[in-house]
Amino acid sequence: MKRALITGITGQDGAYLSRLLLDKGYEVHGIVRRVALEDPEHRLWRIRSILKKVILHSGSLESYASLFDIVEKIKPDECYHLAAQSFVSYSFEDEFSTINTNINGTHFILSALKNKAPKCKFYFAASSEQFGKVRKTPQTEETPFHPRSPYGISKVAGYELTRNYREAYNIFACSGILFNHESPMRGYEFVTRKITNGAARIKAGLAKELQLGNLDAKRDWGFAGDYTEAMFLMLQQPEPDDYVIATGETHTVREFVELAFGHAGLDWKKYVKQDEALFRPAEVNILCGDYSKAQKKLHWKPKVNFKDLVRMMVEEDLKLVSPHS
Ligand code: NAP
Ligand code: F7E
Repeated sequence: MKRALITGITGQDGAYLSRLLLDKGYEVHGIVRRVALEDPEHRLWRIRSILKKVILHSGSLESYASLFDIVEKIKPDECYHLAAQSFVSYSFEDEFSTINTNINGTHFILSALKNKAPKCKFYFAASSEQFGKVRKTPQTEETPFHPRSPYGISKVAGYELTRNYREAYNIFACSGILFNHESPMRGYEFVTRKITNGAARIKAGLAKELQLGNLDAKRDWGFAGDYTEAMFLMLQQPEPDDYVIATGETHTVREFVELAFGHAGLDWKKYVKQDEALFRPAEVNILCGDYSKAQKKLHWKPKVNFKDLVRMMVEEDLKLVSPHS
């Protein structure tokens, strides 16, 4: 039985990936923060239904010793490094913790693998935020990086560390440069979930309006369930490599709002207010990915389109706020 280790198993992608790996017959280990084990009801909600099937270990991205001990004990065949401070807005408020946690966490886990499980295949959760102020559209694996946030900077460093461990130490290390991906398990701070949850709450009479920032930003939004399949496929290839995972379509935040409120039977213009405080000090104006390398080499393509993604999220949020849920 193959053994996988997932950092960030409590997050959106960890929840989808752990289910995928269990379905494929893997023994799935996850790293969670100590507090999560003490408060599983609130902190492990995304993996509640599979808690008996996964093996959890307490550890933190800040502690090399904790990661080293877990890697030494498990000696995984595959390691999916998903844990990170992943909220771009927050990275402007606390640059230091985002940069320290994200860069050191990736470095620690790579070093622990090099020392204790050098045959383990490694996946790094790289990001389209690395492209930042884009030099060309659509973005490919060859597009130069120009990150616009401490988060983006931390991901460029993680991507370079991953490449260097591949080249210098012969580790099977891959980066998936994933564009925004969403689902009903998305965190409430990200714009898509904020919008679908906001529309559902307004529809149910629980809120009167929704405050948003920049409605003109354009993103390439896909479905998290499709994107975690791509992570798995990268580690099944004969050679390690880096891949862009995207849909190839871009939409404004305004388009997302219009569709989501429309699905809830609401006219968004009556409820959405713009708040200057929610604009970012440096914005990524447009992202649109070219996934042709992944299509050619991994035989991967997205299955859920933009409209179906928005509908799926709105429907789930309407159910969650309904009095019978
Ligand atoms: P997420 O929902 O925010 O999950 C982040 C995970 O990291 C959570 O399990 C969190 O644990 C864990 N974590 C954060 N800080 C930690 C620390 N100091 N020690 C241990 N664990 C820590 O993120 P996601 O959307 O699933 O994304 C997964 C990865 O892909 C992230 O690295 C993200 O940056 C990257 N990414 C995401 C997207 C996207 O659109 N979703 C696109 C490109 C790249 P707690 O539950 O305890 O907080
Ligand atoms: O913002 C605009 C905001 O926070 C999207 C992370 O998973 O994807 C995600 O990063 C856009 C931005 O995602 C609000 O200015 C307007 O232009 O949902 P977001 P993100 O910053 O693109 C990348 C690929 C990752 O790697 C990250 O980990 O929406 N926007 N009004 C808003 N954004 C938020 N959060 N809240 C608003 O009220």
